[in-house]
Amino acid sequence: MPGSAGVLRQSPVRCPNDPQHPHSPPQLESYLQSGAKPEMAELRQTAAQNQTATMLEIGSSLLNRSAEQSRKLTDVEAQVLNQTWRIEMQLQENSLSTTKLEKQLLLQTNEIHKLQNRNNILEVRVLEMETKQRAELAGAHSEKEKLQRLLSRQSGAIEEMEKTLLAASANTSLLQRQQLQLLQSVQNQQGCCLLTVPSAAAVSPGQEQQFQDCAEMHRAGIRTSGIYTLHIANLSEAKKAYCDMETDRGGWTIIQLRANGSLSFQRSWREYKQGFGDAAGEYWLGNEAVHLLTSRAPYTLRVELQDWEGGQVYAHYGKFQLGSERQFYRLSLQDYSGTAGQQSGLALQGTQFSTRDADNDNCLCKCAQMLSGGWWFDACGLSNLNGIYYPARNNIRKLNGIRWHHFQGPSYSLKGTRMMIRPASF
Ligand SMILES: [Ca+2]
Repeated sequence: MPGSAGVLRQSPVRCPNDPQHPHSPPQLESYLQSGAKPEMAELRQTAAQNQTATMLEIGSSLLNRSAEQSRKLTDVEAQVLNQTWRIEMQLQENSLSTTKLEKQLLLQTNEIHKLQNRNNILEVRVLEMETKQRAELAGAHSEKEKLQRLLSRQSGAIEEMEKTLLAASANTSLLQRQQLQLLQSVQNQQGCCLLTVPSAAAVSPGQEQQFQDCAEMHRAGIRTSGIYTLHIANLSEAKKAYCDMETDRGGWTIIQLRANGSLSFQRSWREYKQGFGDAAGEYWLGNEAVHLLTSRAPYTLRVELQDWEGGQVYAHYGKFQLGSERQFYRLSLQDYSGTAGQQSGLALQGTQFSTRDADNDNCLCKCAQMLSGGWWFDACGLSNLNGIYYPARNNIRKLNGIRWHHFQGPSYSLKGTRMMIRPASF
């Protein structure tokens, strides 16, 4: 400050206000006092002004500082607000997701409760069913026991009845023998009487009973298997045939037999129609005879097959019929059963008969010429029992041999065969 520095330099010269000055007189003092008053005031004013300015400067600097501080504070406040706002947003988001999770939790809890309820219901039902089943099982067990007791009682009764039956049949055979003896004695008596007294009741040799098939003979009491003469209605000549009176109650007329290969089955249509061979050995009874027999009543057919390893099987047909020659001896066949395969190995229903000179098969070829013999060839079918007879160890891979597909396959030639018929009513 230039003003205050000037005042301080002049003061050692004048020294007007120093009361302790030993050499100052009172006039000087008053003079000094009167003269110094305005200066003092001026000095005071200047000092005050200086102080005010200083104060003002300090104040303004303070104001500046406070303004700066308040700016900074505002910035900080803004930052804090911003952060607070962000935190609030996050909090809101969090609370939203929490709410969602809570809802989901609630839903899941509800579902769990529902499932538990269902489970409980199911458990109850299962328990009920188990108890019911146990009760039923117990009932069934008791019924089974009852039935077993009944069965054992009935089987006992059956055994007793069988014993009685056996005794009765023994009695019957005894009676039959006695009857035969009586008949013989009566015949003997008649024979001796004929010599003396001719009787109208006597049977002449030409009028002895005639039979159309072996079943009729069986019914008439003939029970011995063998060769018999048959008089088939509408057939011009009598036929000799072998009757099987033992197999499955007997009464069978044999219409085909292969046993040793002694007879050729390579024959014409006419030969197969009329029959060939000898009833004592291998033979074919004849299509016409079989047609006539099986057309007068329902017949059954039994086919017996024998392989080279000792195996024997049979095929049974509940219904068997041959059409006429005009129908080419068409085959009618139903109700297969037996051991010669799961299904019928004979030709299909309606198949016609073919020979080397009569091609009635369902093949563009001629099966009878290819496979030999006469048969109900289809195209050419699963069997041919009239094929070529091959001896043992030579019978494998023979397509023209004696074949039955469902027994030994398509190319195995069999050792023996029999075909026989009997009325279905037998
Ligand atoms: Ca053909």
